[in-house]
Amino acid sequence: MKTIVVTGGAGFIGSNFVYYLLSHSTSSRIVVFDKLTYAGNQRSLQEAIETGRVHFVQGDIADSRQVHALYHRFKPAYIFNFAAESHVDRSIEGPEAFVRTNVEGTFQLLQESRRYWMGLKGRARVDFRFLHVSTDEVYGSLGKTGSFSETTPYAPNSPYSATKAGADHLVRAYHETYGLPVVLTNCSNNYGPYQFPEKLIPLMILNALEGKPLPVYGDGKNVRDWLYVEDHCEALWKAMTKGSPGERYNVGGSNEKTNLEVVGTLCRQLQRAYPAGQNPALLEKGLKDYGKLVVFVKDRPGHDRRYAIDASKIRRELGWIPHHSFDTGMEATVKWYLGHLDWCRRVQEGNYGRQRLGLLKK
Ligand code: NAD
Ligand code: TDX
Repeated sequence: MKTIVVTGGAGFIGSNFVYYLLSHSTSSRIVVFDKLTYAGNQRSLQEAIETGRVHFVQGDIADSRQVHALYHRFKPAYIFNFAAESHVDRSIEGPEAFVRTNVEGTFQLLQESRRYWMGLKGRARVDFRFLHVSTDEVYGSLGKTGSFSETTPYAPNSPYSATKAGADHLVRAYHETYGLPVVLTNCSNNYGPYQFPEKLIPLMILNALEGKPLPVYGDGKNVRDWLYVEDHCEALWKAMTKGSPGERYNVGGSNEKTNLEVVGTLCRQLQRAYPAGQNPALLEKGLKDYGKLVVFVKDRPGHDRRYAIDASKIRRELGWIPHHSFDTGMEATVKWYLGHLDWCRRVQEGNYGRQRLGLLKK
C-alpha cells in the first residue's frame, strides 16, 4: 500500500485534496502533516479521518527534526506540499511567517526528501515524487491582454508571492542539481468548500448573510482566473501520476472575472438560495438585494491587477480539463457555505473576526 503525505492537509485545498484522494486513490494510506495554524482545522478532515485511511500528524515543515521523523515513520511514495502561509493581506502585515514556512519549510522538506530518496532502492526510488503546489502570483501582474505560461519570467509583487517564488526556485534547483524527482504546479485562484473566511469569496458570502458591508478593494476591476478546487485537485493528481520529473504545469480555469463580477455572481446565487427579502439581517436594514451591501474600500498595497493562466500544457500533455464552470462552481460553493455555517463559526472563533487585513500602518 502506497503512503501519500499531504502537508498542509488541514487547510482549504489540502483538505479538498484528501477527499479527492479518498475517492480516486482507493488503495493508498494518506498522512496529513499540518501545523494547524489559524488557517488549518482538523474539523475540515473529520469525515476523512473517520474512514480510517487518513492519519493526522501535527507538525511544522520548517522543523527539520519533525520532518525527518515524518519520513522515517511513514516512508512515503509521494509528497504533496500544500503547507504554506497563503493570504496576501497577512503577508503585508507580517511577512516573517511567510519566509519561515514558505521558504524555509519547503527547504527542509527538500533536504529530507533528498536524503530519503537517496536511500530508496529499486522501484521505490524510481516512483518517488515530490509535488510542490504553487501559485500564478509568482509571475506578477498582467496588463489587459496575455496570460502566464510555464516560461513566463517570475516577478512576484507581494511578500506572499515572493516567498512562493523563492520556494519554487529551490524546488527547481533540487531537480537540476541533485536530480530529485520533483513536479511543480502553478495554479490560479481556487474557490470551493473549506476555504478560510478571510479570502474574497467566503468573506463576501458570510458578510452578505449577516447584512455586513462587502468590502471591494480599489475599483473592483482587478481580474482573477477562478478555478473550482476539485478541478485543481484533479490536476495535481494527474501531475503527480502522469507528469514528468522536473516539469512544471500551469493550472487555471480560463474563468477571468473582475472582483465586482465575482461579488455580483455570488449575490445572485445567494438571492436564489436565500432571498434577501427573507433574511432578517437585510430586512432590518430595509434591503431586498445583497448587492446593495457592496462598499469600495482602500486598495490593497501592491495589488496585482490581472492574472490569467495559459493551461494548454497540462491540457495537452496530461489530458486535464476542468469540469466546473464558474456558475456551477459558485452555486455549489454558496450552497456549501449555507450548509456549513457551524464550520464557519468554529474556524473563526477566537481566531479571526473578518476585520480588514493588510493595510500599511503609518
Ligand atoms: P490555507 O492557508 O487554507 O492552508 C494552509 C495549510 O498549511 C493550513 O492547514 C496550515 O495549518 C498549514 N500550515 C501552515 N504553515 C505550516 C507549517 N509551517 N507546517 C505545516 N503546515 C503548515 O492555504 P490554501 O489556500 O489551501 O493553499 C494551499 C497551497 O496552495 C499553498 O501552498 C498556496 O500557496 C497554494 N495555492 C493556493 C491557491 C488558492 O487560491 N488558495 C491558488 C494557487 C496555489
Ligand atoms: O475583502 C476583500 N476584498 C477584495 O476586494 C478581499 C479579501 C479580497 N479582495 C480582492 C483582492 C483580490 O484582487 O479580491 C481578490 C481576491 O483576493 P484573495 O481572496 O485575497 O486572493 P488573492 O490575493 O488573489 O490570492 C489567492 O489566489 C492565489 C490566494 O489567497 C493565494 O493563496 C493564491 O496563491
